[in-house]
Amino acid sequence: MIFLQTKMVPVFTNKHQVLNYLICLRMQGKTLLRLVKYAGDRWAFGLLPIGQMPEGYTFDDIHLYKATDDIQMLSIDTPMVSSCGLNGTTPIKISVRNSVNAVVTNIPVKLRVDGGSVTSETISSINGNATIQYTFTSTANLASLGAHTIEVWVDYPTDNYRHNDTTVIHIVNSAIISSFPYLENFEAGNGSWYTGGLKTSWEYGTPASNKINLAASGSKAWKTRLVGNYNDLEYSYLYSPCFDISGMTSPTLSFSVALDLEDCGTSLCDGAWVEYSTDGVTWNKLGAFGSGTNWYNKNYAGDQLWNIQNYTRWHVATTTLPTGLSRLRLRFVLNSDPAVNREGVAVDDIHLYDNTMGIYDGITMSSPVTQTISGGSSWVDFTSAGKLIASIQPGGQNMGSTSVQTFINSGAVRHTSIQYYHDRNITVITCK
Ligand SMILES: [Ca+2]
Ligand SMILES: [Ca+2]
Ligand SMILES: [Ca+2]
Repeated sequence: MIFLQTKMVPVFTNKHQVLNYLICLRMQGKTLLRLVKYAGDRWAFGLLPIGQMPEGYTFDDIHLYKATDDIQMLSIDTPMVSSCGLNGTTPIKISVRNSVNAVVTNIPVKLRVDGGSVTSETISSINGNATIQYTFTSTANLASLGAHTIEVWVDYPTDNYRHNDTTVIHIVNSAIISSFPYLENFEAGNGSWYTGGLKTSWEYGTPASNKINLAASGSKAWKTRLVGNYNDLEYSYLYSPCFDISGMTSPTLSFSVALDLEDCGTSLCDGAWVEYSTDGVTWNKLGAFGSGTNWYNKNYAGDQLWNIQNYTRWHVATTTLPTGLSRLRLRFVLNSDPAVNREGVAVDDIHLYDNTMGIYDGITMSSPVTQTISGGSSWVDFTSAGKLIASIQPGGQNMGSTSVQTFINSGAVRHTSIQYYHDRNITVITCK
């Protein structure tokens, strides 16, 4: 652990002569704030996190002293940690602070991307006790998809406090998917989905827990710990790539999900939900209690989410997406309390599509819908009264005259000793 005392800032003084100070800490490249309270001969430490707290912390070797010409590299403001569509000439914007009273001039700033060569530039001046944003004239090559590391630092010669000179961020550059429908079954790989957050247990592979022990399709999916349970005090994310859905009129998200989250009844214990973002910074909850299909089952005073135990048979959840978004990113969120963990959340078969027609929800069709599919790789829609029955992607095959028909079971649930059968059945008959 590195402890950095950069500056003491009186926050308030009350009638009880209790003084509060902010001490700035940096740990693992993140900025944290500890509120330090001094009352007579006692010091107290509280937590005031900015961003995500690393696990555990220790106080040691606390120094209080006067800094000379102290310049601070406060942050890398862009690109965002969760980025998409970055190219080979991405600007790097930083915030730099001069924490002494006098103007400081000719401040060297350095940039290194993915451990490569160091770029050095100069900020002409920063006023006393002022923070400025600076964009490097040089740009960064972040075009390759996946993880990148960006390091920036100030290097002012007479700065006698160097522990606050450097900031490092680890970002992920994701593709922007603009070909739809998007159907990711995770069989060929993790789909460039990735995990983050606190104490994350999300893993890609074959679920092999007691109850959730299969994927919805094939053998691969994402689950909160493939073998076993999620963590206590977990606040984790499973991030999607980015999607340009600006051309859709009725963008819709469907996926297969299995759920097993501690349910404490009237009080919320563990929950899961979906969020979306247009910039990788601000995240909004997707969908709402009472909307969509198999969407959130609980509403805790406005906190709408999934909170259900043993709902581990795979089922399809569907909700509408906002329209007009060219940089949509989704993330599944799992949040757990301090005790009792279960198998959690598994997701598979992520599907984004333009639900322009609506899905056929009528009775059994008296006759099939027939059309000829001669090949190609475009999706061919089969509709009845304007509603979508099925779409077929022929994958280059000449399927000839193809008939599609829906049969609806309105009787009792049908099952054998090992399998249930859907009430909606669709037959596809081809002549080739
Ligand atoms: Ca410094
Ligand atoms: Ca799968
Ligand atoms: Ca719990």
